Amino acid sequence: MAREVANVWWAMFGFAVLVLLVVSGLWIHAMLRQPRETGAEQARRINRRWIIGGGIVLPSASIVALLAFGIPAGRSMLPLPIEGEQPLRVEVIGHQWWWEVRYPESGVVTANQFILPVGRPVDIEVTSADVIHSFWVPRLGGKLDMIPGRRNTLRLQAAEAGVFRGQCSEFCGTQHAHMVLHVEALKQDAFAGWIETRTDLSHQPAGGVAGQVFADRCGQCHRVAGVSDGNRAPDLSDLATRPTLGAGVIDNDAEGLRRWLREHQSLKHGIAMPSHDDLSDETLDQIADWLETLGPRTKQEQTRP
Ligand SMILES: [Cu+2]
Repeated sequence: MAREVANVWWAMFGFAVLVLLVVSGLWIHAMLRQPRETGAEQARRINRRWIIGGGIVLPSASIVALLAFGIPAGRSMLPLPIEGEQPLRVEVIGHQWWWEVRYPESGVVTANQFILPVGRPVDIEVTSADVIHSFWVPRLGGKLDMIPGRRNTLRLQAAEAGVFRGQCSEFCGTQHAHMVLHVEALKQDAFAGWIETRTDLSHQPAGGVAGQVFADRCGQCHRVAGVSDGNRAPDLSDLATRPTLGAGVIDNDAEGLRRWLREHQSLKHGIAMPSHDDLSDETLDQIADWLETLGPRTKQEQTRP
């Protein structure tokens, strides 16, 4: 779909260059040529020729040519019925300032990362939990507004495996720029594995004070499969496998995670997660240690009865 959008762009660009050259040529010609006397009748004829040619024929032809390119490109992004393998359905919900991603067929939920299979169309139902956002993965297709109370559907299909960047493209508040979506297209079997290891996940709560603090505070907003049920903040059930924290603000590694837990309000000012200044370093480190274990099940765990 992105390729077709690019084709339309190049066609428009080529046509605009052509128009520029023709107009410039006419302009230079008009500057250089010797003025000629024309009679009243002849002047009227010339005027009529310009109005019909330049005012009716040329714009009509240009618009028809543009539509011939534009309509098929627009259609390819519509979720029209197709034959054969049906599109994968994914729900993406915009929040200030992060992405909730749901796979309703398997019940898998993740955040700030959108994994899709290569070569299969994906119907992305977008909506918003607060203000208007816009879903855009430029390498894969056009953008679509995410509007509270409405569901819009965008069809995308990745032609090859790879990592792409998605970005909110409708200004949604101070941290709009920090609303990056990690998009990854996996080969079909790798994608099936990705889904499988996240289906019916269940974690153990953290021990000691960390577990208590998580249950009393973090778990009120964050869900962790088997541990807490919060639904206002990103689901953390597969947190350990996400490339970044805070929707692209900082790398999700040992250092990044510990910094995020302490400095999230300065790294991404205004986010809903309250400051952790009243928690001891020891408690925060224990929580970080536990968060690092929140990943998909290993193959071993899956085969366990
Ligand atoms: Cu935004």
